[in-house]
Amino acid sequence: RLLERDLRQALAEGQLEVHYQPLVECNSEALLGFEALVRWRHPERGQVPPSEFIPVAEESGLIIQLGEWVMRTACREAAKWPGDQRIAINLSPVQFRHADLAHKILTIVEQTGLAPERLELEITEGVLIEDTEHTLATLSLLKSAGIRVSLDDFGTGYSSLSYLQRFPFDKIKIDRSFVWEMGRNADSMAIVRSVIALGRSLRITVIAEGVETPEQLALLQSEQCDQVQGFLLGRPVPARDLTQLMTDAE
Ligand code: G
Ligand code: G
Ligand code: MN
Ligand code: NA
Repeated sequence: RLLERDLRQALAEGQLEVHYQPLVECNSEALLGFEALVRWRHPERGQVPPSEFIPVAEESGLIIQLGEWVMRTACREAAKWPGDQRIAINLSPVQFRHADLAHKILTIVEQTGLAPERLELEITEGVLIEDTEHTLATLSLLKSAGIRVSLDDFGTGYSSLSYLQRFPFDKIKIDRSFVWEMGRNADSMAIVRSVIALGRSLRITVIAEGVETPEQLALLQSEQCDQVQGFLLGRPVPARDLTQLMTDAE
């Protein structure tokens, strides 16, 4: 497969880059941290979106190397930041199939000198469906080291509420499809409101993704959502633009 061969080369030749998107406190709009998002600038095709190459990486097994590279790059970067901002990193279900995921992450955290409390791992339901015993053991190990775990894309897929009971999540990320519809669709608004209430009663932080307009932000503030993320608060930017963002936030 063309893309697989290219992706292998991209990893070897340093064509991948990590961009960082702000995570912001909803009411104060204070900067809390960043989500790491991988980007690929292909020498001939230009920017290839992650929605195209992450599935290829997962099918080919390259996600193991790619995931480790993102983890190391983002932890190293975050360890240099002047404050104690969080760094959120996405994990693929395929990474969980490998027995030594927790050990690898703990090693990278130790080697980069990042305080484990600053690391948030974003996982999707796919991880929870596959092998719950192994997943639970992995997450417990990471959590006992102080690392935090978020449930990404919440509300899409099966979203079994039993996951919230069985797995030790620190944060729920409301999928951007609900935020997008919020102002125009009463059902989406009701869902967002319910997830915020659910998070509050379970003492799990709730972040709304995909906030693009001041109206959406105002609605989320009036519902007392904990955190927000989206183009309104900041687009994903390369590491070299972060210093400015963090200086502006002071
Ligand atoms: O901007 P955005 O197009 O980056 O991301 C599209 C999808 O790719 C999202 O679902 C996001 O979670 C995923 N993604 C982005 N970076 C990474 C990464 O480093 N690892 C994994 N597994 N997924 C990522
Ligand atoms: O699945 P995950 O939540 O990790 O995906 C993050 C994806 O969402 C990235 O592709 C990122 O670029 C994208 N994203 C972040 N903020 C916004 C936004 O405000 N609007 C839209 N449409 N996409 C966003
Ligand atoms: Mn994510
Ligand atoms: Na998401």
